[in-house]
Amino acid sequence: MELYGYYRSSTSYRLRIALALKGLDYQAHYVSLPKDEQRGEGYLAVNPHGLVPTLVDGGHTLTQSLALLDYLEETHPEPPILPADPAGRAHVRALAQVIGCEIHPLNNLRVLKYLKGTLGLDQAAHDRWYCHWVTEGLKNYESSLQGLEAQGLRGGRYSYGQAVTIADICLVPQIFNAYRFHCPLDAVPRTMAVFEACMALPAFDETQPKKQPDAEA
Ligand SMILES: N[C@@H](CCC(=O)N[C@@H](CS)C(=O)NCC(=O)O)C(=O)O
Repeated sequence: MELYGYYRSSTSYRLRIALALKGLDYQAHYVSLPKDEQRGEGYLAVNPHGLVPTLVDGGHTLTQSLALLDYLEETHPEPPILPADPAGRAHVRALAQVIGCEIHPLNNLRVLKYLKGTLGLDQAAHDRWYCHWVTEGLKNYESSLQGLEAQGLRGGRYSYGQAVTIADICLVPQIFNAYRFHCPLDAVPRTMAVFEACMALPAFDETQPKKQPDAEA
């Protein structure tokens, strides 16, 4: 397998975690977002959307991190990153989508560049936008965890059940982004406890941004 990504890209980090959990080796290709390499001719030939990550496997060039997590689960089911039952899978996918569909797209690099470059927001307004959507989204994540707890469905250290799932895989990189922009996290104690539990696992720790070969010094 080949993974095109960037150390600070939270969607790339999702893939690094899943590959590590499943013990899968891959060849890494580094696409520097600050250097705009995602829009260079070379990378656009791989992924015409100009976004990371891209996974190449078995002659297929695959995109969209949530679809890629499902792909890895279907092609390498052990250890699972989704619960066995349909309701459990729906709960976990819903949590993952709070991050992947409700927070990340609003704070993606191209959106932030548009806010500053085209609409002329200053750094303070940019940071307010960023933290607003992180805080709103994570509060929803927190209330979902609370709801699962009330139904007896959390059962462990992680977001759902007793094992790590794609919900945790999406959550942890988003918390790294929140730290980077100094967003307040005190309103989401359950969520932060899940983050700490995940970071105790090598698959999350060793794949974190600063430990990647393309991390800037
Ligand atoms: N929905 C896509 C989003 C991918 C995405 O937006 N990746 C970001 C990095 S986290 C990116 O490549 N941004 C480049 C840009 O905005 O120019 C996914 O989950 O894979």
